[in-house]
Amino acid sequence: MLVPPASQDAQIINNLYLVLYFFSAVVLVLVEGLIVYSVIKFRRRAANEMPAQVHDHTKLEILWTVLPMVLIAVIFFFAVDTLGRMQARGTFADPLSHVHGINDQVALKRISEAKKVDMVIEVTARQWVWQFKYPDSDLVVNEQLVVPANKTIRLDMVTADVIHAWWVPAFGGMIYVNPGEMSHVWFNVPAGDYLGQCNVFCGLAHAQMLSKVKVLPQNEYDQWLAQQATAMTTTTASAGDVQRGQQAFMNGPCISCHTVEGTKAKGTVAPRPLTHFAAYDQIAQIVPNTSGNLMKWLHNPQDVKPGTQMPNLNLNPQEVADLVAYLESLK
Ligand code: HEC
Ligand SMILES: [Cu+2]
Repeated sequence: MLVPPASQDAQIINNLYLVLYFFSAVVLVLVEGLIVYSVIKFRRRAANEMPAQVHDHTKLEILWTVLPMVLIAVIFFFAVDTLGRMQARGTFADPLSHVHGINDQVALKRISEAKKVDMVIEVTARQWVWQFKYPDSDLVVNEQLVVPANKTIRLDMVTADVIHAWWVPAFGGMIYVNPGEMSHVWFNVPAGDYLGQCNVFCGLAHAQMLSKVKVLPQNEYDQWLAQQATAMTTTTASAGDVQRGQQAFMNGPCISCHTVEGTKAKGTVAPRPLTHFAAYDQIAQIVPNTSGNLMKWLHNPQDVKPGTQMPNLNLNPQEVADLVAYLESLK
């Protein structure tokens, strides 16, 4: 209702909402109307006036029991009808929408046969970023999912830590991603930028855990993919650039966890701000603050400090070089 529906699921759910809004409006007008009417009609006109006392008005009691029942039954009918229609197009053919056991091969096979998909993306939810792994490559993208328009895309979603929930209102319903299970969602939408939000409280930076989807026309998508692939295979990075590093920092997931005073980076997940990072003696209180160690840290924090809360963000070597240059400029 508030967000124009982009997928067919969202359209069907939207129609159901319209029905609910209609009934709600009727009930609102009826109840409020009766209240206003009674307040005026039966107001006290003299100090010692006593209203007629009514007990056990059978007809009225039957009326206000049966009327809501009928209303709920009608709404129930529409809800079941909506579910049925979503099921018919394969959105939830149980157990397809919610498989128990990540490596349940039988269930996975059923899923792939149940719905013809053009592309399957493996999604890992973690505190506090969505990571998207593309098919037939090692490409992993953080935060923003980029997909081609008008193609049926399926997300196979698992979580690396706590419960998260995938929710992009323009695509329809919200799906939980529970530890130890794999959740699925399908969509087929026109080009555009869609915004959603992790929809279950998942810790400190939950509010910053957005679900961003960029849907591109096929040719632009192909271009984007090729760019990502070359960025990935560039093993020899050119010298780090402070400007580019700053851009990567401010436009990447870093700002959801880190603060650099005087910028839009206001994350409070990391224990101390990066405002004067270059002046710190150690990185993450564990290794000396040198360029080499910083490079290792950004490449994979877990290698430097197993169990640290900073995830591996799969940065490419150029991004790492640029970020090192930027971070070392924070004196
Ligand atoms: C999901 C939250 C999160 C994201 C996203 C994140 N970090 Fe971190 N980062 C942390 C946490 C938590 C620590 C502290 C780790 C520790 O001490 O074990 C940390 C530590 C660091 C440190 C060492 C700081 C210090 O106080 O010694 C640097 C540098 C750093 N991160 C850079 C980055 C950069 C650059 C990005 C983006 C590419 C980024 N981080 C993304 C959570 C995050
Ligand atoms: Cu979350």
